[in-house]
Amino acid sequence: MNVLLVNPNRERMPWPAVPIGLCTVATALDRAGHDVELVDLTFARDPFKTTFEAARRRSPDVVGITVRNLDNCNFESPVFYLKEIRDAVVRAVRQGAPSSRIVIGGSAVNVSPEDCFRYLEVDYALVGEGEEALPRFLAALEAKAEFSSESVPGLLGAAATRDPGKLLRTIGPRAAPGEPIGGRAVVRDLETSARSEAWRWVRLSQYQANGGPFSVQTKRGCALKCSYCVYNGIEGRAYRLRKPEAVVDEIQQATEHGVRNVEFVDSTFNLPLSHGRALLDELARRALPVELSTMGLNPAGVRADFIESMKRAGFKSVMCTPESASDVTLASLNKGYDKGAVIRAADALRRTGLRTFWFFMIGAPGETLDTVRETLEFCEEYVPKDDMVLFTTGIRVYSGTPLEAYCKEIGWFAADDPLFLPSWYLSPELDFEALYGMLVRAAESHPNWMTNAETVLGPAMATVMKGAFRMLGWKGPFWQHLPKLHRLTARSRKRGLAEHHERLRRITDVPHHS
Ligand code: B12
Ligand code: SF4
Repeated sequence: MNVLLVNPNRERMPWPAVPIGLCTVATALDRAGHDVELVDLTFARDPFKTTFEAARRRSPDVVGITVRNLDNCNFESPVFYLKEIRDAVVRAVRQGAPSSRIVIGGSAVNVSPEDCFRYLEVDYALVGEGEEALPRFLAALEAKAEFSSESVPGLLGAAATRDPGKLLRTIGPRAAPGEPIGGRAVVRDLETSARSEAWRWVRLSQYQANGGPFSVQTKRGCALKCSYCVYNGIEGRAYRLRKPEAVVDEIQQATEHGVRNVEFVDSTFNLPLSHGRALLDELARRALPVELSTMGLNPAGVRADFIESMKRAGFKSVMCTPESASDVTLASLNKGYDKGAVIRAADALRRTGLRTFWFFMIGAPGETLDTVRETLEFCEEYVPKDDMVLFTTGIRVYSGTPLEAYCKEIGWFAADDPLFLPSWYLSPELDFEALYGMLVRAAESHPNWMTNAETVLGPAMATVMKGAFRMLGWKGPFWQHLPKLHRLTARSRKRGLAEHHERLRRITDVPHHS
């Protein structure tokens, strides 16, 4: 079949994300003998025009759109992305190729299936992992066969569809509104399933120029149960591990296409620890010419020997996500480790000198100014001056999480609120004025500490900043240069923070969308 795939994600902060999910689906469709083109709108000037022209030129049987982010998870400056996707992408396809069928997939669809499906006004949504399910969907379409949850797992359809066959309805007990009756599409064997081969589908050089590394998954799943997290809703609780040799083969192949920066995008990189260790050994043995980094370093079980192995394996930086350094808050978030583990991880990272971006999330149930202060004191004591720290305020509540259940139990959200639009929890024990005062003062006196309010940059500004870093010869992940930049621009940063503070002062309530 003639297939057009579209990546509408134009977010460039913290860096543009290579759409490896969509690329994986593209490789799988290509393997199955379909004629595939991928249109990447990340750097497109006019997303409507680019999509419209591709749809009209190609007149595809099926258009697959990946939907990654619902919103930017930013309490102070929320941006909801789906309106642009509907208006500039779905409508462009409808106008350019009116008879094409549109199917959506991706992490946002996996978080809020039915709402994405309805809001975007598409024909189908495929919930779960697409690399095996989408080829099955196309095979069923081609054969004009009836769809069932066996033939196409994870499929949601609407009465509006022009297809013959049984329509799948969004009913049954749900983890999220729109949970498909037969469950989500899951890939059982990650060894034989398709890989992204992203160099075939997108211009990796454009990502590289904007600080976007090549992304690789070493496994899927997370067994932990943090109260706010949707990752294990997306990837499942059971670990599906890839063989370390296969992961490193994939990286080696990427280097043959010019890739020099690789980021691991597992939900948690270092768990299970034995798999992490085996991967680090294989990376060290193969010594590929790449700089490695990872998000999702979980402080649980991080010891000096593990960090040493990361360094030997070629890691230049990591993103560590303790979320808090207060035992009260860690327990409330159900993180599964205590402050002692966060201190041990910090010690290990400091000793090895691996540059670290630390993430803390403020506002869990039970959080008070005292627990926030404890986290700031931890940063003062354990985080080196050249490491970055980001404090985000407010917790984005997602459907299907324990935090949703808690919020609905206490009446924070109405029982039928789908939490599709940016929806937040922030501990009522925190006084806004005092909290923001504390955070702004902390950021002012620490060039390496940032509040989320400072992170929202438009695409043009993000490109200018990263371009300037390149011109100055500053290499590696851009965040590593922020402490330097903030020191150089201390005065204007202070003014910027004062402006943020004025804006933050006006926030007096947590928006509820009930
Ligand atoms: C790694 C990661 C990051 C890294 C990205 C690094 C990089 N180099 O790519 C960093 C830390 C930079 C990051 C940033 C952000 N992230 Co992030 N990130 C993730 C994470 C952990 C993995 C994403 C990934 O690569 N998955 C691997 C690929 C293979 O999976 P996939 O894309 O889902 O694709 C599969 C299916 O979805 C499906 N599929 C995909 N496309 C299509 C299309 C069709 C047609 C079909 C049928 C199927 C299909 O098949 C694919 C293969 O199985 C997810 C959580 C998670 N576990 O999914 C969050 C996640 C995607 N991020 C999220 C968000 C919000 C963001 C940010 C906006 C803000 C933030 N606070 O972090 C920014 C935006 C960045 C950007 N430029 O878009 C949210 C998105 C949902 C939402 N809440 O809106 C998630 C789900 C986490 C969360 N907070 O809930 N992120
Ligand atoms: S460890 Fe990370 S991915 Fe796993 S449940 Fe907790 S926040 Fe989610």
